[in-house]
Amino acid sequence: MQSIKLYGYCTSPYVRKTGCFLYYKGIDFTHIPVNPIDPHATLGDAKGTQVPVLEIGPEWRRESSDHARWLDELFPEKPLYPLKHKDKIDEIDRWISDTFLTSIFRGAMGEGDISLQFRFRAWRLAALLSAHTPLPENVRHLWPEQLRKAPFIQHMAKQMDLSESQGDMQIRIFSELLEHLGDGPYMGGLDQPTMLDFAIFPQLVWAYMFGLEEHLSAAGHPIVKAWLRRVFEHLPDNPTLVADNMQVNSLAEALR
Ligand SMILES: N[C@@H](CCC(=O)N[C@@H](CS)C(=O)NCC(=O)O)C(=O)O
Repeated sequence: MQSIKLYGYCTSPYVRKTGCFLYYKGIDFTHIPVNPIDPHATLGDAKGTQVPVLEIGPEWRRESSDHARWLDELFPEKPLYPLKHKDKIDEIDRWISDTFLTSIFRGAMGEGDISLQFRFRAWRLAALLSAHTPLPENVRHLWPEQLRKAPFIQHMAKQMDLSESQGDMQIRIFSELLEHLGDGPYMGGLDQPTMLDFAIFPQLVWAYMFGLEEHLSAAGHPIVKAWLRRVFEHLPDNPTLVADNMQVNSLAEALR
């Protein structure tokens, strides 16, 4: 058996997504946390700085959606990208990559004063990162500012319509999510879980599990709650890659 390593920050939605692909397939892997203030120290010089990086034996690849297809090539059981649903998956995957996942960074975008809400969130993110790769106190203190300056977030901001308020954007994206879920049971109205479900699921639950959100807000909608329950059946109790000892809320209880 080749060694399988997933490099990345536990706070990255893309890393959580690839992590869930691996968990769903039941593949034994090692999560290698990357230090965000010195990514090369872990990734070396060849791999660049973008995570997730999935390494299987001697080969490594970036791009979380490509990881699903690569894993299917090597481990065909429990396909993440079943070819009979290719068109539907490609369509929704584009929405997930271009809209849903980028919207997670909306709070870190913009100019002017940093809101207290975003500051608390960023400090908690720094604490979660520090559980794996301890960050110096001054770095943690300035994490809200650091996130705002991160080039990949600034790049995303350029593709986004920042004239839409964050609240309006969240409402719009939630209703698009419901449309994509359709009649279920899985994303796209599909009869089996795919990469789409595992790209979205960890993003909806992790903030609650790790103390960034007081309530599991997504579960407030009965259709989404039923879908969360269905997807959770295919994953371990903590499918997020964040250190277990940082968990403050039980997902199983919230989904009861
Ligand atoms: N399209 C990529 C996006 C990955 C991405 O944006 N990763 C961020 C972390 S959330 C990153 O590594 N940023 C630092 C960098 O690009 O140097 C994927 O799906 O894997």
